[in-house]
Amino acid sequence: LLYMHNKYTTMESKIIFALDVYDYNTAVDLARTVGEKVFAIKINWPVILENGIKIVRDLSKYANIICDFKLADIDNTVSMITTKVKEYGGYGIISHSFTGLNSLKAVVKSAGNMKVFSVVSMSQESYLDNITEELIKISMEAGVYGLVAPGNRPYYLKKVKELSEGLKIISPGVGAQGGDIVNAMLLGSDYVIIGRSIYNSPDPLETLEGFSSSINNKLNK
Ligand code: FNU
Repeated sequence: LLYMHNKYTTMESKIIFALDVYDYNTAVDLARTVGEKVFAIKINWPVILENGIKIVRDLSKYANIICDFKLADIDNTVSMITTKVKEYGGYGIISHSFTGLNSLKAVVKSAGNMKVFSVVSMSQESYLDNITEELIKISMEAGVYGLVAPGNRPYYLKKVKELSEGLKIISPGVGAQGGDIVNAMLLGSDYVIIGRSIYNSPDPLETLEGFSSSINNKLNK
């Protein structure tokens, strides 16, 4: 039973690892090391600019890959980008929502089975703070799977949780940006996104397991 429980919690990891490195071998090594222990690996422009979109397929061997491209363009362009991510085996894609319903719907349509997450509030102050409610409405109407909301700004995380009826919330801002993992989960994050605190640590796997057990200890009691 204990074994099954542990296995279950591993499969049900609440952590998305933000793999923001340039070097191919470093990226693959980190993915291989932590891949089985995370819900997904999120990649961003640093890894793509150095290695190209093909790395999505390579990293997919180790985990679900979410492409954090923060799409913000006209419908045709965001469709083209989303289609490419799907072609290379992406699990999910992150889009902005301030570009409006038309663009976000285009992302959702092109994504097919891929999960679309839209940014409605950032982990640092931004103009989005003035329009977060509207962005949640646009996102829900477009049919996204989940929202990006900050794990280090409780006021905005709570607001997004309250207004977003059933959408998954993924939250950056934990660790290097000051947010606490347990607080974020208690306020409504379904998954927390953690980058630097893990990949800059001398032992990324141990650090990751530390984050996981702090969730399990505080939340499963
Ligand atoms: P770490 N990220 C963020 N804030 O930090 N996608 C946002 O509001 C947002 C994001 C990303 O700080 C950021 O680009 F919408 O090293 C990075 O990839 O733990 C990750 O989340 C945070 O990384």
